[in-house]
Amino acid sequence: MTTFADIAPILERQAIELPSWAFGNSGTRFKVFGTPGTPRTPEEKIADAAKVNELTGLAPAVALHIPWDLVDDWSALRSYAEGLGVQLGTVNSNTFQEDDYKFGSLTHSDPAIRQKAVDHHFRCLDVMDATGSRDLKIWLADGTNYPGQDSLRARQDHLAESLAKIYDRLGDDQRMVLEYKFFEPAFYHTDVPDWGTSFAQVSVLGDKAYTCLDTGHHAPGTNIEFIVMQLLRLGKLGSFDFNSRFYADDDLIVGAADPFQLFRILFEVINGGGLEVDSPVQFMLDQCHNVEDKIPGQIRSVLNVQEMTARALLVDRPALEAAQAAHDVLGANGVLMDAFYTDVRPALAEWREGRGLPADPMKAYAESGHQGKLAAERVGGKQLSWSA
Ligand code: AOS
Ligand code: ZN
Ligand code: ZN
Repeated sequence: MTTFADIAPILERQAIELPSWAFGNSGTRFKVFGTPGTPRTPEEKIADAAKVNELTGLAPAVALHIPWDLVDDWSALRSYAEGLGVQLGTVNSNTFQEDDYKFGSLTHSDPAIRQKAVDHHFRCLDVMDATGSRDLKIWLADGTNYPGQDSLRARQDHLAESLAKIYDRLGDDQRMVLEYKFFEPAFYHTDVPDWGTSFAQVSVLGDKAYTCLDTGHHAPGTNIEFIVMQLLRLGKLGSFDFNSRFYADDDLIVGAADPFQLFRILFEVINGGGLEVDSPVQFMLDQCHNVEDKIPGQIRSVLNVQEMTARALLVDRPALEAAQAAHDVLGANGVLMDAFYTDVRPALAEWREGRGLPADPMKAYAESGHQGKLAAERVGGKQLSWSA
């Protein structure tokens, strides 16, 4: 039997990067609602992320999005973040909001547009040099809406050529992660639609290129934990964008729509060594809080990941292996389900208190009055939106 004491050292080192954009206002194409206290500057977004870390001990880094988080002085931003106890993390590039990219960015048929997109990534690498960030995350909106609109093959070749230019500029300690998504904003084809395409592109680049798996970027019914297993097996799972979805790329709170799926994913992460000290896997959230308050939304998210990690770590592995070896189908399934149904919340609460953290970070935040304080303080200026 695995006990909570056995798994505590692993939970101790769990770290989940928060996306800066989760603290801005967000919505759908129908409406973006404003929330009192929403950040007006990159510094205020970082302060909100630091609050999540202060109450949970789970979120020591903030991912940036360029140009949404552009500042004049990166060293000053880095010192500001470090002063609040967090690091500046993954830098996300953005080649999807300029008219030039209407028909593609790194895949565009025009070499001048491709070079412009490559140059944007060089700029992101300059930012990373100043912030000390390790990872450059590339998600492309590139694709087409109609069969015949463009050459699928030529675009894939352009992508390979563009990525190679960016890869060549990575520093010794820097990495590139290529995110895939099966649709949206393009609806007929996407240039990096699946893990196989991302894997094929990053594999030829070298050891510093990995795949990023966003849990909301698959067709309904996809067995995501199988992909997790395969990428770990191939040594190419570089990072996760965690979120949950009911229908499309909903970017809802991770573990909210399907906690069992999150458990199964984390079980495969553990099996593949993804929680080991030297693991290449970076855990990150990619979420938007359209109607709920953002700081508690992020607190809930990291706690959901922690709770499902604890449950996945509690799987009685010797019993599982014995049942599998005996082809005891229901026995093996039962071992897994026993762990999934274990309520780890009381043990986690006690453990948090022992580390000087609030037993219930959600309650601590609600009772702190912090949300009201932010609303009172952050008046004037322009609230940032997710895609500011
Ligand atoms: C887009 O669907 C992706 O999930 C990206 O990770 C994107 O960069 C992020 O959502 C912020 O726009
Ligand atoms: Zn994502
Ligand atoms: Zn997404």
